[in-house]
Amino acid sequence: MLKLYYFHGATFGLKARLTLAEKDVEYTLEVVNRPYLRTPEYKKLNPNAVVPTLIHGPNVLIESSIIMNYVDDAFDGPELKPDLPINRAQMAMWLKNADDVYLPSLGTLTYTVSMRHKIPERSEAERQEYLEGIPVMAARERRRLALELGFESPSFSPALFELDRMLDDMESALGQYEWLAGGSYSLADAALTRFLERLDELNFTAMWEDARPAVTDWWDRIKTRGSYDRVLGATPNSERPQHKEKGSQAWPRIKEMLTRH
Ligand SMILES: N[C@@H](CCC(=O)N[C@@H](CS)C(=O)NCC(=O)O)C(=O)O
Repeated sequence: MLKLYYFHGATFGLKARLTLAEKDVEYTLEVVNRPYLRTPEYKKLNPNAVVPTLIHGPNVLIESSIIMNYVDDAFDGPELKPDLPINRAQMAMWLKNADDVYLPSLGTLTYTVSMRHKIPERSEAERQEYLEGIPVMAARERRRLALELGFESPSFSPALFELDRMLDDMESALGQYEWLAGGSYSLADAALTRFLERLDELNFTAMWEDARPAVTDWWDRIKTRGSYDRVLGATPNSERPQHKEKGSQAWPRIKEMLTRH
């Protein structure tokens, strides 16, 4: 029995789902809501109160990159790690950057541009409760700054510039190889898909369409894959209209910041 805890729109839940789809592994999707993540019941499975969590028989796996590697190792289907040690090392670097740098940056960008507009509808007490429910302190602080200071938050411009650098690094890797870590699709491509999907949801595709032809071509190829269709096509993000509206409003400011940088 294989079960994946997930909520719609979850960036790293999508990483795990894309990997399962690429391997053509059957699983049950346990769609949860954010308040449920903070319950003692869920925190027994995932003490960080985040998705994804994968249950495989008696085993509980957390951390999306670990889940991706586990799925690739534990199941038949196409090999999602490159053959050459150097390409494996490059793939590991993409996964590390996705976890350590790109996810916090994407969270800051998404909250500042779009999601924070939903929070003022809540009372101050609800806001505090919401923030205190985020167990990872660094994530809680980033969220608080995004809510309180918006575009003026000191973490906003570094987050935007990290994502711009991510696109630079992708452009350079894709000038060398067909896929991010060599000649075949790997976990690196699955990990990075969601970042471009979110920038696309925010209507920020000019970040690559204007000047990064290799990324543009990669993104077109990603969207024709069966895994993309099965995961992102089958369960579109219900927050997309809000992201698009708020992203379009923010774009002139974002563009100016990127031009000045
Ligand atoms: N390091 C964790 C990060 C997971 C993570 O931050 N998940 C987000 C969704 S992408 C989440 O569940 N956030 C909880 C919330 O928004 O309340 C992993 O790689 O699995």
